[in-house]
Amino acid sequence: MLPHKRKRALPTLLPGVGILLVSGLAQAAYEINLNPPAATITQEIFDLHMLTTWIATIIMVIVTALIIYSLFAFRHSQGAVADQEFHNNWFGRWAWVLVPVVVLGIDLSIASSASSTLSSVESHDKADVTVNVTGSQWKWTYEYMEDGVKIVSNLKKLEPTDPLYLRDVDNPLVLPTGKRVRFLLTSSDVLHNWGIAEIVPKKISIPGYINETWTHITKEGTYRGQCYENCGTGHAFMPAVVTAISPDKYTQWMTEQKTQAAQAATEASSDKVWAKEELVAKGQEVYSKNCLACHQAAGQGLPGVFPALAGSAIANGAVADHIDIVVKGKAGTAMAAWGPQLNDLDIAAVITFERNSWGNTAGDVVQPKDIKAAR
Ligand code: HEC
Ligand SMILES: [Cu+2]
Repeated sequence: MLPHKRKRALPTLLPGVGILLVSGLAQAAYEINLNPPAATITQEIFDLHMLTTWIATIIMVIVTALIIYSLFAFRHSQGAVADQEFHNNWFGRWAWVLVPVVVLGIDLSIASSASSTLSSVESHDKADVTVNVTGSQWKWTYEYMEDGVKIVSNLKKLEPTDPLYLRDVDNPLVLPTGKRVRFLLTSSDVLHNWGIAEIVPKKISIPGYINETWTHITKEGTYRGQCYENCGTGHAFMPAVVTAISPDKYTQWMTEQKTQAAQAATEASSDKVWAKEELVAKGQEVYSKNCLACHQAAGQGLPGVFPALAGSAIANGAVADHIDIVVKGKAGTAMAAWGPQLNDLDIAAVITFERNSWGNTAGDVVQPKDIKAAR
């Protein structure tokens, strides 16, 4: 009965296996390995991964082959009898020593590669560029410590059908190739985790604590990662994107950033009184960048999670309360203090925008000096 059944099982299984193979091959971008590394440190990590993968594969092949061979060669139906004298010859006596020695030798060679890679990851050598990376619910803020330039990197809104859906940002972090870059990681609220497989080993970002990691990028390009710590309902909405460019292009880019930042700072700190239309237009930009992710495009919020600003008591009530919650945030909720993150002009503009949009009829205008006074 049994041999008969076994003969039948194989032909029935074959078409299934065939379909699996074909559908696997049909996937054009079928990749089984990690993305190719584009930095010295990730190359080291990649090499370690290949070394251990090869050792594991070879061991698996040898062990599987031995098992299959033994199952056939020493099967009971052929009259195989367990060897009672194995320990009484040379091999039987020494195998218990030789096998552990070989295993230990393999282990130690993996361990020495692993510890040298780990010490490279943790090395604190002098860097050419230092970037302070701050995670917040749900965006990344990058500050170039030497140049005083700051980039706020928010999720770019794309359609779910877009290949870059949830993987692209409005402002990527721009870095030079061929330079050593140090990252100082921290958080303004909960635990986040920053890294990009091709170029930077990931590290946890902890409020009130600074972690360090680094890279030395070897190839220009755009590299994508994300937050690797489950940090709340918007965890999927904080991708990390790095654009690596040549040192020359980087210097030029940095000069432009500094000029722009200087202009924005002069504008924000001037005592200029702005027209309502100007503030509303500017406020809309600030809103899309910083507030839309939670309070939504039409100020409708997400019921039960983020309050609607359209028709809200605060956005239609006393202006002082509105300024207060935006500048100082609300402790224990996802509403962050925007005072330290935005300048007076941006905050005045976004509040004016909120009070005059989506059917809100407060109608008043908030000027940068009102924000300065409320800080
Ligand atoms: C990460 C999500 C998030 C972001 C981003 C965010 N908020 Fe909020 N906001 C909240 C939450 C949550 C509350 C409710 C806090 C509470 O429980 O009172 C809130 C409350 C408010 C309120 C009070 C609404 C009311 O009627 O109670 C205002 C006004 C407001 N936010 C403005 C802003 C502005 C302006 C920005 C952008 C600069 C912004 N928020 C960005 C989450 C967010
Ligand atoms: Cu996060």
